[in-house]
Amino acid sequence: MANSAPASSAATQATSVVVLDRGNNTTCTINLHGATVVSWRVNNQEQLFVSKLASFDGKKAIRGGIPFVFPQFGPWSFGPQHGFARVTRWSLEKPPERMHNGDVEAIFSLMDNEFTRSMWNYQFRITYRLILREKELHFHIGVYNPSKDLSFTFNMLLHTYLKVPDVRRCQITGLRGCTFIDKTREGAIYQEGREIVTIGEWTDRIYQHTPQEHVITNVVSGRKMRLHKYNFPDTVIWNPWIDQAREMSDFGDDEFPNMLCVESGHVSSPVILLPGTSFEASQILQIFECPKETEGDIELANKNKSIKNKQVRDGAIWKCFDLEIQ
Ligand code: TA6
Repeated sequence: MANSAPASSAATQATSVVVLDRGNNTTCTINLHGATVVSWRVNNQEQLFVSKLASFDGKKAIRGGIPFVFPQFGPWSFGPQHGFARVTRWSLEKPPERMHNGDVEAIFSLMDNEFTRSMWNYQFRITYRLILREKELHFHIGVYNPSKDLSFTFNMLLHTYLKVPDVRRCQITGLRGCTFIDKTREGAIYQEGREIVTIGEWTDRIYQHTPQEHVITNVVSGRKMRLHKYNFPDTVIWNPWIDQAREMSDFGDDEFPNMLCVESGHVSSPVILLPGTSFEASQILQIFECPKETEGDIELANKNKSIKNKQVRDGAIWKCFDLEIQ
């Protein structure tokens, strides 16, 4: 059972990056290794988190950006956690092309090959169309089953790592009333009672049958991010916090405050794809300005500023945080 793709040469790695450039310092960069979106800059501001310890060896999944999870979400007895798509080299089906309205689109594809069939013996074809707009990034996915007689089932998820100034200031809407599988509590199932979900500890939840839209506040430079999804019934929320961060070799111990994963997925139940049929799903990430900061925001910002100063002064990030969280 092959757990990671055959290593790619340095030359191949060099040609692994595709850039969509809309001008005005608005770009989207995709690494063909996993068709992982590794950067989305809007007016020169990076919207996605990529760990400073992320591996770009063309074998391991890239720790950050938007890894593409398929055909399995989570641990897998036939192959690597979260499937093979994020550790396989994709093809550039259609190079970046500027559209008449100034948007830029490119299409990536993945088909079954010896490596994928060694774990999952099905024919398949995925097309992944990305469109870079002024303040939006669109994802259109098609999964096709070319077989004449074999159906297959799969999970799929866009493992989006949002870059945030301070995850404890982020608020997520659209989860109230949804049941969730809590992976920090042995997979126990609960119902979300909060209108606004905040993160103040290790969080790893699969929210089921969530609405099509979430708004995440206090992303880069205090803006809001709207996530709109279609045919992705689930939303996974993840932050490793202190202890889990230390367990990951490709993630800095001090990086957890600056990332928040909000992941559109079809994971709590599999998609069943009959022979000769296809499945479509899409996601739109859109950033938009916040109205003028409220008094409350300013007060909290000042409080955090004093914590930051203390951090610098003590140079002991963990002690600071522990103090704060209690
Ligand atoms: O999507 C959340 C999650 O499934 C967490 O359980 C955590 O394991 C995270 O993905 C990262 O997984 P990875 O295989 O990339 O280390």
